[in-house]
Amino acid sequence: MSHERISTPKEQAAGLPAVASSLKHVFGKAGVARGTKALLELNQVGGFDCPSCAWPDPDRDRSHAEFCENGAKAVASEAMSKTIGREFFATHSVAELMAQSDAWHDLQGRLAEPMLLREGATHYEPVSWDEAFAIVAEELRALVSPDEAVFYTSGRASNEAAFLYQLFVRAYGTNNLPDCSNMCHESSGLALKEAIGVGKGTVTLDDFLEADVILCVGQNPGTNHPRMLTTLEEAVEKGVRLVAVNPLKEAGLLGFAHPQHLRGMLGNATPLASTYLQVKVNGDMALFRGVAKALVAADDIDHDFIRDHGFNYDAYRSLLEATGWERIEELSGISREQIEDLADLLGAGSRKVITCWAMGLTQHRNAVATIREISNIHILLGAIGRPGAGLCPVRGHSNVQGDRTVGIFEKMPEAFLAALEKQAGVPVPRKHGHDTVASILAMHEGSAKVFFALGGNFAQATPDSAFTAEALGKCRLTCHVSTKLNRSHLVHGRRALILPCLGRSEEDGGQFVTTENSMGVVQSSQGRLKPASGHLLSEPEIVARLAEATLGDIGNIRWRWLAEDYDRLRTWIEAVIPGFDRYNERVREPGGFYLPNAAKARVWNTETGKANLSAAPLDAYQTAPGRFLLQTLRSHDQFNTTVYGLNDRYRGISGMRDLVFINPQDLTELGVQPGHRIDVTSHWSDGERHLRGFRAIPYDMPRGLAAAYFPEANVLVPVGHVAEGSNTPASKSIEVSITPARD
Ligand SMILES: Nc1nc2c(c(=O)[nH]1)N[C@H]1C(S)=C(S)[C@@H](COP(=O)(O)OP(=O)(O)OC[C@H]3O[C@@H](n4cnc5c(=O)[nH]c(N)nc54)[C@H](O)[C@@H]3O)O[C@H]1N2
Ligand SMILES: Nc1nc2c(c(=O)[nH]1)N[C@H]1C(S)=C(S)[C@@H](COP(=O)(O)OP(=O)(O)OC[C@H]3O[C@@H](n4cnc5c(=O)[nH]c(N)nc54)[C@H](O)[C@@H]3O)O[C@H]1N2
Ligand SMILES: [Mo]
Repeated sequence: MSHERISTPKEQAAGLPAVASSLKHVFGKAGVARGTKALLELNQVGGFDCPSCAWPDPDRDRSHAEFCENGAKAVASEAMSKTIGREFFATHSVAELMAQSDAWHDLQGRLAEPMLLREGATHYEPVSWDEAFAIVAEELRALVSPDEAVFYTSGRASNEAAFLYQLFVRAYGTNNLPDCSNMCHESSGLALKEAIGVGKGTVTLDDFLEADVILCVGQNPGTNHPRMLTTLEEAVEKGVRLVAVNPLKEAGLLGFAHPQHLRGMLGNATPLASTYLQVKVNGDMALFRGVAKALVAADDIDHDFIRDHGFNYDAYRSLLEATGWERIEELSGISREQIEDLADLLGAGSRKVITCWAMGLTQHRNAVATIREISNIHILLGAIGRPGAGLCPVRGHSNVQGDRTVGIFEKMPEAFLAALEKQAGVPVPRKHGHDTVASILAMHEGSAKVFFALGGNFAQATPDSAFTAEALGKCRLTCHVSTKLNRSHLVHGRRALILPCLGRSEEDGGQFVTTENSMGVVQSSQGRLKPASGHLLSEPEIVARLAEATLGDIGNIRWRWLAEDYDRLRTWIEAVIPGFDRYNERVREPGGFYLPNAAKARVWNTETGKANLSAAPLDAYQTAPGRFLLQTLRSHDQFNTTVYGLNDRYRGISGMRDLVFINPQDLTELGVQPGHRIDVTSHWSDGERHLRGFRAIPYDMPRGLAAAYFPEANVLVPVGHVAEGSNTPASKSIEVSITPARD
């Protein structure tokens, strides 16, 4: 582990240190031969899809190294040659493992065989696959109602695994299909569906090179979508203006040294953002309302588009006129002059604008309204459905978008459910299921009793860690299909199971799976590494065998037959979901195929049949005087709850994660020296939550704000504090007070 150190934050991302860091992780964990093989297959046509983020690969001209430092770290973590099986679990009790850090868990190696924690036991013990499936089936069949079970999905599951899984869950009789998306881009999906009729983005990579302006809002691509920097660099070199909207100065938005180009390796960075607006946390709705106000005042809008496609313009215009600049400036923290400059930039010329965003917008109480405000701007500019313009929610997990497309959602629309029912020949429930937050509450109150997860780390990723642990602890059974050890295996129900599966990079009997990236491209992904252990099963096989044990073959469904050949699963997907015509054929073409996107063609599948402007009351989270608004974010050395190391290189942090970033003047006023310890208390209607003894780190950000790492800071997120409409935990606006640490 590296030494603890705080240094000046970087002003550019990547470069040679990124190359060095990738190689260290890959060769250190996977070994040179396995590591090299994995990297050469990564994101190549015919290779496997990077298990890290959902940023698309170029449609053409892929370089031999179409990966980034953090993709390499994700592969290194998955491709580890070290394994953990019965000896490991016999040596370490659950309590001992619980006391270890997330980083330590990741270093132990790949899960090697199915493990069972019996009621009252202190240690996991080996169990056969058949016995494991029999236990889950027995628990599921013992429930009074199928709605007493919850089936979570993390966004790494392939289309094939996810489709089969939701088929099983619905055939079993419930729509309780919460997923990581509930905590991620749910607010984007809902806002876009209401505004433009499709809950996905409307641009492709080519649009980035044709745009006039790209806005990057509430997103830290240098760390979380590093391959996006290649696209941004290319765009900026072509003259596209990049505008960053982020309370924190993030290195990846300032400059980029391409780690696979000589110039970049030598440290010659391309400056990226030409404008950097350090908005207040949760001030974006006000900022974009101001931009809209200025655009309308200057008449820099697309009247033809608004007339032909827009709905609700008059109401929105009246609202803009009625909103005072003072309030806009106060809530956003950005001056009228800067806002008018941005409006000039967007409204001038051909109005080819792309707006990208991620968690900085989706995890707030008014997230849906904020994203609607951004789509308002695009409707005013006519910047949807033409080259170089559009909306771009940048997805997180590599197949989170695909999982949703194939049915992982607690409230899939009727058309999907009816088609599924017809294909399967079994009744499918219509009652909406629990999302993530509702699942936690249901487990806590005892109305949900079995928790099953296809991937992910529910105990660590969810809000209110102590409350969620209690909720999981009340279950009769908690069961996880996983590749790596994580805390959710240790925060367990009366009985617990770990079912180890193949990773993306590994051989699966010569078969390939498919995924959908952030831009709606469906592609094949085929692992070629030897599986980490001979006892691993693929996710589709696990789901099929579990379904067979629980339900037996029913209706038209022959579980094992379906899962034996993924072409069969794809034929079913094609039969149920529009847009997958000739799926098996088209996905075998290099680069795959684009799913249709009606909004891109200016067809609005909304209730009004138009692109809807929203006219929501303007607000921003206001804390009580003296308190701070704390956001939880990712360091450079983690993938969500998987912690690869203790550095956050671009922010100048080495060797630590127990810290809170804060404005230097605020720190002085608190009477705390940089690096000294503080206690953080979050305040919510149901009481207080505490994080004690973290270090205060001065950082370039507006006053009144704080930032700490997810998942350590999840103890502070109240389970009831969610985005209106999407029910996403508001983990970027937590009201806290900060005091010097009590010893
Ligand atoms: N290496 C790596 N890659 C990842 C992940 C990972 O953990 N590691 N996670 C994946 C997943 S699942 C996701 S969803 C994405 C997440 O990608 P990001 O959304 O980039 O992730 P966060 O670290 O949560 O970053 C939030 C950013 O939003 C800013 N922000 C916070 N609040 C506000 C606000 O109110 N307004 C504005 N304008 N900005 C704000 C923060 O300062 C920060 O820069 O990344 C994906 N890719
Ligand atoms: N406070 C706070 N909380 C947050 C966020 C935040 O910004 N702040 N972000 C939220 C977001 S955006 C998201 S997406 C969620 C993430 O929530 P999750 O998706 O639940 O969490 P991950 O950390 O991505 O899950 C990692 C685990 O997945 C398993 N895994 C990895 N690869 C595979 C595979 O191929 N198959 C299977 N079966 N298992 C695999 C490994 O065992 C690993 O331990 O967290 C959310 N929580
Ligand atoms: Mo995410």
